[in-house]
Amino acid sequence: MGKDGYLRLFETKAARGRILFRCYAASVLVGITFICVYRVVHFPAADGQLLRRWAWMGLSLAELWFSLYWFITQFVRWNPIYRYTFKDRLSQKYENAFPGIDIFVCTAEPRIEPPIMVINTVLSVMAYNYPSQKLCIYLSDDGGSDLTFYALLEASRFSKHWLPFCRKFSIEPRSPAAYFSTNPKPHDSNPLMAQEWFSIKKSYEDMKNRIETTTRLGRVSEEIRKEHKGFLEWNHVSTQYNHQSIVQILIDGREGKAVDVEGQSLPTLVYLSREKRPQYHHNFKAGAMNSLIRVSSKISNGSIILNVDCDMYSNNSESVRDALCFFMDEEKGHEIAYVQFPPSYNNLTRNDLYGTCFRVLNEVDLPGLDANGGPCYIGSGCFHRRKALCGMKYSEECEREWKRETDRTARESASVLEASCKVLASCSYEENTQWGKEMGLKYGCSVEDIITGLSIQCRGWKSISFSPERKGFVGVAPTTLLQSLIQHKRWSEGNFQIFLSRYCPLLYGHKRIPLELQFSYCPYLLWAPNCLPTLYYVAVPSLCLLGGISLFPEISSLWALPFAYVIIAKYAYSLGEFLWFGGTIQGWWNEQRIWALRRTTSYFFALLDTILKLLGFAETTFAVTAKVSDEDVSRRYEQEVMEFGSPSPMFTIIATLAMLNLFSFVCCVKRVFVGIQIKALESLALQGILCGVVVLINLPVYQGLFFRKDKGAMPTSVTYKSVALALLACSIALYQ
Ligand SMILES: *C1O[C@H](CO)[C@@H](O)[C@H](O)[C@H]1NC(C)=O
Ligand SMILES: *[C@@H]1O[C@H](CO)[C@@H](O)[C@H](O)[C@H]1NC(C)=O
Repeated sequence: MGKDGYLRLFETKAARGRILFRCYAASVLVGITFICVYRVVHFPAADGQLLRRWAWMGLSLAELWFSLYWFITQFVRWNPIYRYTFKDRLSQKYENAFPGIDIFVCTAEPRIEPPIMVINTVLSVMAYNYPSQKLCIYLSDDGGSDLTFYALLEASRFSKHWLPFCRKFSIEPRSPAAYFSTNPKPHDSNPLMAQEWFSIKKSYEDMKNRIETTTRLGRVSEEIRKEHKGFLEWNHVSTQYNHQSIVQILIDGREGKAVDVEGQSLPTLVYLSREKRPQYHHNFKAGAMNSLIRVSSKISNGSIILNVDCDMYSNNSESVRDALCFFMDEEKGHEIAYVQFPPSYNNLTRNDLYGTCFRVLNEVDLPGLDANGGPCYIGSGCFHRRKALCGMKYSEECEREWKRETDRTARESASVLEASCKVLASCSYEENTQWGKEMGLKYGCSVEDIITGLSIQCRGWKSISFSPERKGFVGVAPTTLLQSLIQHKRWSEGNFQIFLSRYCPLLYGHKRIPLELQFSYCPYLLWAPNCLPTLYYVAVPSLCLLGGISLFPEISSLWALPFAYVIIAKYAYSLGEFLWFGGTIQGWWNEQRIWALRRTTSYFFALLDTILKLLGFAETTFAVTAKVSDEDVSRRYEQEVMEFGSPSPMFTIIATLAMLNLFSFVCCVKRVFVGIQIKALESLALQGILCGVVVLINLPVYQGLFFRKDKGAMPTSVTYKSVALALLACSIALYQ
C-alpha cells in the first residue's frame, strides 16, 4: 500500500541472496588484486628474457582489462529488483478509463520476413485483452510490398473470427500459428470449443495457403487486386526503394462501427509504407518508427505506444494491462517513460547451443539496470509513453495526462485521414525538423534503440523492466552459428560506436542520470574491445607453452591460489546462477563456448569495422549473411549439432585458434609422458590447464573440422587454411 492508503498497482522486490553475492564479489576482488600484484612483482626483469617480458606485459594488460571489465559489470549486478503487477486493482479502478494504445509492428523485407509470420504477429497483438476501440495496430512495411498488404487484408478478415474465438475460450498464445502448433488438438473438456476449434483452424489453414501461394508466386493476382482499393496504390510503385507513401486503414475501429462476427467492436488496423526515394536516406527502422509515430498521432494518438518486431508475437494477452499497471500507478507512474519486456524465443533447443536466450542477462542484468534507474530500450517488446518518445522532458505535470486524452475521438473520415497522413510519411517531411534528433528515435546508429532509450532517461524519465511469468513477447532464435555471430557483430559494433560517440553514457549521461546507471550501460557498450584480451589469452599462453616460456606461477606456489580462486569462484558462481534460472549444465557449457566464439570473431570484426569507419573507410563489411534455412539445417539445429557450412572468415579464426591450442596441448601432453624435469612442468602447469580447457570447449569445432560429413561441417577450405595457419604459428613458437 502506498501513501494515503492508496493501493499501488505494482510492487518491487529486491533479489534474494545479495549478501552472498556481495561476499563473493568482494572475495573475487581480493583475488584479482593478488593477481595484479603477482604480475607486477614477478615481472621478468632479467636480460635474455625479452620474449617472455613482452608476453608477460601483454598478459598483464589483458588481465587488467578483464579486471576492470569485471569491476564495472558488478554495478549492474549489485542490486537487481523484480516487479510484480496487480492487474485486478487496475481494472477495478480504470476499466472504463483506459488510455489508447498504438501498436507498431515493423517489417522490412517480404523475402526474409514472410508475410504469414508478419500477420501472425499482427493478429496476436490485435487479440490483446483490452477494449478494442482503444487499440490501434499499425503495420509499417519498409518493403513496400503488395504481398504484405495482401496478407494484412486477409488478416483483417480473419480477425473477425479469430478475436471472438480468443475471447470466448481465453486461449493463449493468440498468434494463430503459435496457438495451433502448441495446441494440436482442442481441449476435450469443452464440446462447444471442439466444433469452433476445427472450423477456425480450417479457416486459418485456408488463409495461410492463400497467402503462401501468393507469396510464392511473388505477385498478387488480378482477382485479388479487385477486392480492395488499396491495391491501386501499387500502380504507382516503381520499386521497393522508390515509391510514394501508402496509408490504408483496413479496419476503421475508431467509433466502434467495425465489428467482428459476434457484433463486438474491432481494433483499428492500418497499413503504412512510408515514402522512399533514392535521393533520401531512409534511416532504417528508426525512420520507419518516426513515420509511424507521426501517422498514428493523426489517426488514433494513443498515449501509449507498443513497438514489436514482426517476428516477435505476443505470447501473453495481458501484457498491455501489465504495462499500464506501471504507467497508471498514482505514486510512481508519472515518471515512467517506457516498460521493457525481455525477449524470449519459441524455438530454442534444450541446451540452447547458440546461447540465444540470454538467461542471466534477462534475469539479472535487466532487473539490475532497473534498480539503477531503468533498463535500456532494446527495440522490441517495449511500451512507451508517447510524449517521452516524442522528446518531452520529464516534469511533475505529466501526472494527470491520461484523463484528457482518453476521450479524444476522430471525426475525419478514413479516406480523408489516409490522404492527410501521406504527407506525414513522406521523405521530405523531416527536413529541418527535430525528428531523428530530439524527437522520436535517433538516427545515425545501427542500434538506435539504445541511444533513444538513453536520451529518454537523460531527459529525466525512468524506465521499468518487467518479466512476467508467462513471457510477453516471443521471437525466432537464429538457427545457425553464423547468423548468431553476425547478429552479435552488429550489436557489439553499434554498441561500441555509441561508446565512442558523444552519446557515451559517461559523457552524455553526466549529471543527467545516476552514476551507477552510466556504468551499468558500459559492459554492453564495451563488448567489442573484449576481443583483443580474449584473443591474446587463448593464443599467446598456448604458444608460450610450446616454447617453454612460463607465464603463470608454479602450481605448487602460493601465487597459484588467487588464480585458482578467481577462476573457480567465477565459474562456480556463474554455473550456480545459470542453473538457478532454469538452465542445464550442458546449456551453461554451451554458453561459455558461444561467448568465447563471439569474443574472438563477432567482437573482433566489430572492432575492426569500427576502427575502419573511424579512419574513414566507411561501409566495410566482412561477413555476409547466408540466409539458409533448409530441412537439414533445421534438423541439425534440433539435434544441437553446431552449424558451420559456409567459408566465413569468422570460421577461419575459430578453427585456427582451436587447432593452435590442440597442437600445443598435444605437445604438452607428450612432454609430460616423455618426462622433462618436474620443475619445468610445474611452472607450465597452469598454462597447460588453460590450453586444455580451450581444447575441451572447442570439441564441436574439431568435430566440424575432421569428423563430420554433413553439409554443416566446416568447409574444407577453412580446414586447410586453419591447419596451415596454426602450424605456422606453432613452428614460429617452437623454433623462435
Ligand atoms: C524454429 O523456427 C523456425 C522458423 O519458424 C523453424 O523453421 C524451425 O523449425 C524452428 N525450430 C524449432 C526447433 O522449433
Ligand atoms: C508462451 O506462453 C505459454 C502459455 O500460453 C507458455 O507455456 C510458454 O512457455 C510461453 N513461451 C515462451 C517462449 O515463454
